[in-house]
Amino acid sequence: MNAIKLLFSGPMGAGKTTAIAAISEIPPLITDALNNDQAGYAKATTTVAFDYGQVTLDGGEVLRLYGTPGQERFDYMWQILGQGALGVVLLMDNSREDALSVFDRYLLAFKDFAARGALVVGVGRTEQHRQPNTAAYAQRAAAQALAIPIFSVDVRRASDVRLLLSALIAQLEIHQHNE
Ligand SMILES: Nc1nc2c(ncn2[C@@H]2O[C@H](COP(=O)(O)OP(=O)(O)O)[C@@H](O)[C@H]2O)c(=O)[nH]1
Ligand SMILES: [Mg+2]
Repeated sequence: MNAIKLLFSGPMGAGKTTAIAAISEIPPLITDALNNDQAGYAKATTTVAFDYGQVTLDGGEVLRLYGTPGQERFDYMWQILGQGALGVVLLMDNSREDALSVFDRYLLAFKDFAARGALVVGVGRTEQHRQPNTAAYAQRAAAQALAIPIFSVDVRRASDVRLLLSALIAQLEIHQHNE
């Protein structure tokens, strides 16, 4: 049976832990610790190492889902966790003032994945924060010569997380056929 490694990335609070917990068939391994990074930040805990969950596709393939830590000081972990990963689900928090510049930075970090059709974007908290819309995100991607699928999602809903995974897998298959 094939095991496929996928990465959930994005800034702190974007919903990586929530997304993996929403769809994992095994109790997700969550390595949250007390959050000392931002005084007054609403979240009491944050991911210092990584999250892990698992999903089996109809064909029997096992998806291994890893969540990257959100803080910038753990950037090196992105590189380590990214090794051997087939694709990336990038989660964005639309309630942040700097949502688009955060997006720019993450896209740059995962440019290789994005360029080979191995990255999809889920923008969260759009029910309260409609702007920037998905077209605005697409424009920032285009500025880096990237065309990637971008969805407005609420990762508390398992169906939204599955939508992101389906889009990612569809993209990966299209690119395989084109090679
Ligand atoms: N209102 C709202 N809350 C969301 C949405 N997506 C995620 N959340 C919440 O935002 C928080 C995200 O935390 P977490 O999953 O720990 O983020 P992480 O740091 O990326 O792992 C959780 O409390 C979620 O319930 C959304 O679309 N709307
Ligand atoms: Mg987390």
